[in-house]
Amino acid sequence: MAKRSDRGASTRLRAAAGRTLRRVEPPARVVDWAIAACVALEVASGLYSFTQGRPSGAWVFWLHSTVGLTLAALVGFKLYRVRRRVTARAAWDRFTPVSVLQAVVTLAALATGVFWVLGGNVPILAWTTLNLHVGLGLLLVPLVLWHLRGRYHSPRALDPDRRTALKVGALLLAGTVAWRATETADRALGGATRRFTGSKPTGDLYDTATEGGGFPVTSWVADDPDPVDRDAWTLSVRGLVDEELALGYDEVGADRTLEATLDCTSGWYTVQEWGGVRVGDLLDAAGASDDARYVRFTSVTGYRWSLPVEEARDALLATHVRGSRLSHGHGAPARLVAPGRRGFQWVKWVESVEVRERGDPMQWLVTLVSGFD
Ligand SMILES: Nc1nc2c(c(=O)[nH]1)N[C@H]1C(S)=C(S)[C@@H](COP(=O)(O)O)O[C@H]1N2
Ligand SMILES: [Mo]
Repeated sequence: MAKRSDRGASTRLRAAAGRTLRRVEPPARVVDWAIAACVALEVASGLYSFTQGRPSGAWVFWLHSTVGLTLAALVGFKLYRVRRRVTARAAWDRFTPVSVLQAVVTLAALATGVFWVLGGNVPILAWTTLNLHVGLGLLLVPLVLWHLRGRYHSPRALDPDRRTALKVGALLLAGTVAWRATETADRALGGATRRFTGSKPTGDLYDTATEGGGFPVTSWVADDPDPVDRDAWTLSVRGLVDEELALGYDEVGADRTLEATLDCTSGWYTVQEWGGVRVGDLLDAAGASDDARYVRFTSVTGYRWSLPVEEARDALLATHVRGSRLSHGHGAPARLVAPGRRGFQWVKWVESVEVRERGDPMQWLVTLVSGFD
């Protein structure tokens, strides 16, 4: 007797859940296209966020979190809808394995993102969980494209009505609320030290006591030169200048200090006091032309980055950190300290400062491949 009424209750519960689902779930095609749009937006905002190091860019991180959580709900609807097509082997076609892989990668990308925001990190070799999150997100691009190849439905058939628009709007709102909730939960879990970029203090991620200088040495991909001999090194200041300079280490000077935050896209940051020469002083010494628009900093390895000239003037070419000479790993003899820029733009082992009229789009490629022979 008791058993039967239990079963009745669970059936009623399931029916109620089904009704609720139908009330909030947008039509299937809309869910599918919303997933594609969210993934595209996540990849774009995720990549764009790598260029943001100032609070004025915080919006892109909020957008990324909100859309990510909305995507989680959409993927939930989708997986619930197609569950039978996956569990019944007979329903499989040649696109199904990739679809399953896509679902796994999507869930893993979402899970690592949320896990990171809630203070988690399980390093795998040199990779933080944030690196893993980025890798999974990028892996989604070919998977989604392949999926669209096999399961494409014209978006013209969407024909969204008011009800559908409301449902999608409600999902976005739910994503925003969920994002605020993760922020609050993170603070409650003691993670309030996370920057708006998602980066955490180095001490939370690394055993900094074992690292020289108190923060990790990281190079982007394969950039790993031999130590640069301070006595043989010269800094070249050239390009649109009255007089090219070739400065020895002792001529570069270290009359300035600057407190600045090094914030790596791997998800850590450190605030340090850097010592060196103001780039503006170098440009004045060489006599930078009025046509100058950009200043390009190039490493002995070829790795390089350019800054608009006004910003470059206030940057530091650092020879010291916390009163000591830079170690090799941190870019000795001199490295760029560009406040408000992300770590990968802080060129290490700088050997030339070039005043230029143009920016340098190739720098994006160069930073990725630098160090590969
Ligand atoms: N030449 C060169 N400069 C570089 C890199 C590199 O790979 N090569 N890595 C960048 C990255 S990704 C970061 S986060 C910072 C790390 O500086 P650190 O090793 O002193 O912590 O240096 C930047 N400067
Ligand atoms: Mo970095």
